[in-house]
Amino acid sequence: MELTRLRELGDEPALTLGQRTLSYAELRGAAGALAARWGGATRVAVQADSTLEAFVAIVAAIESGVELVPLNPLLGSAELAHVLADARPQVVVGSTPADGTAGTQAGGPRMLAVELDARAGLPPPGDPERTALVIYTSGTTGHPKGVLLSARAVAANLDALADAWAWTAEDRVVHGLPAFHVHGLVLGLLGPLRRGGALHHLGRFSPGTAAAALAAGGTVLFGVPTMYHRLAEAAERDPDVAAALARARLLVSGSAPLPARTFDRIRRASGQLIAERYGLTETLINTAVRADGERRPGEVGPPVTGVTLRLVADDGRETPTDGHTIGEVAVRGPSLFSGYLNRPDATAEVMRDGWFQTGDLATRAPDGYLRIVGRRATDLVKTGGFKVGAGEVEGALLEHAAVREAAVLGVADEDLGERIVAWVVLEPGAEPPSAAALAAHVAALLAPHKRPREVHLVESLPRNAMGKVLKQQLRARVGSR
Ligand code: MCA
Ligand code: AMP
Repeated sequence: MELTRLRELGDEPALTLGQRTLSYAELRGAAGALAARWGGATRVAVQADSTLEAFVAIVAAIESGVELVPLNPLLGSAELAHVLADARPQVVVGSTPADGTAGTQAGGPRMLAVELDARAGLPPPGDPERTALVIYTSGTTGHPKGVLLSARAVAANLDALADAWAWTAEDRVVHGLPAFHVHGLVLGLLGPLRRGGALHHLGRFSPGTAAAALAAGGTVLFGVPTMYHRLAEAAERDPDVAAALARARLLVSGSAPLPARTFDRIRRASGQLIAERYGLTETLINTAVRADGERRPGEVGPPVTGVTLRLVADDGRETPTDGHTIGEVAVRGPSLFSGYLNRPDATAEVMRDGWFQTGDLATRAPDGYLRIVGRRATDLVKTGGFKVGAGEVEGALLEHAAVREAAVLGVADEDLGERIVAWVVLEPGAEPPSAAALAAHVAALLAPHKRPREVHLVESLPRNAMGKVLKQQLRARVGSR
């Protein structure tokens, strides 16, 4: 994808994780050696755990022009089976077989492992218009859909963000985000490499590892609001954490709404004002507070260069930019996806005359700053920055032998933003499973972050005359925390 500086730089540090750093030359060599083993594959899945091996595999795929399907390494059996059947990668890169059988099934993908110390030249970069990424994202119902993103879309968005954040080769980005979503993959990994700067990945996020990486020379921190909430708590207790935050050039939050309280706590503890940005897998990043821009809690900044936004009221008309009229955000620009894999019907539903309908509700101030105030679909949950469809969790719960009916909601949660709460009606006579057992059941089928954090066993679900579950009545039964 023209990680422009990847082909030019030598001994400069590219990726650090734990005790090990790969220079640009080492990264290029290891990626080139892996790419030489694709054997004609055009679509490659990578078990995107937070390791240098996985990062090398991602770079190899991006730079050699194959389509990359990043996989959550903890994907459960049902979701993994869906993704492999839908995307049909010819190769899966990972340390263990993605589904235990993938490597042995006739016609199944070949398994490859990364050798960090191998060296070979990179193949020429592919056509910028080609699909570079297939990233799976949840909807309200059904299985996750593969979002097709071109190399051009990714490059355009990274350059727009470089402009917004004055992001250069001098920057050392710090984060502990997973590499199977846009935030950790596009912004967090491809971003530093396109600039020619460095990434210090935490392996696993904690306030302590983040503070240590900033203290060791990190300049920019990327995180989801849950991480900033945990950093605020740590910074209030520990002056070293506060001092590490204070010395960063830029703290950026995205993937979910940053509570004003977290913004204020970080400001009080460290003097830093977090810069928010807003995006979706299908559009990449749409708005960002600029490095030299005003930072107002709850506001995600103006559109980035090249992106045009419209806020549309229920009557289809554009809303005034008055800071209080609410409309649904529609997006046009160079970073839009090219559709959902195998789902032209779903693509048609979200595109209208070249505009992508985000489903997010926002106001727009006269200076162009957006404030995201909600979303149309109540059956979508954002928990810890991960998008989860209530329908997929309900479906997984219904596969448990003891479960007769299930309803799932996202409930306000101070740490996760929203936490997944399930109400379950058991089969008559069934031995009641524990909440932990039901959570483990969902984690094993889908992914751990989709598990309910709270389960209520009930006699019946409130329904309207049509039989539809009245989720607002369920919501009224739980307090936020
Ligand atoms: C826990 N675990 C389990 C179970 N419970 N495994 C199996 N069965 C269970 N019952 C495992 C987890 O997999 C994990 O494994 C570990 O235990 C801890 O999990 P958990 O308790 O869920 O972690 P958490 O503390 O709730 O995580 C908080 C987090 C995380 C670190 C903030 O939510 C996170 O990484 N969020 C980032 C989301 C993100 O990147 N979103 C970007 C989407 P292990 O030990 O292996 O970790 S892109 C996007 O939204 C757009 C484009 C944008 O704007 O960015
Ligand atoms: P995903 O599909 O995982 O890419 O999630 C995209 C969704 O995350 C958007 O539609 C928003 O609802 C939400 N989101 C991302 N960034 C922000 C932000 N800064 N503030 C509020 N919501 C956000």
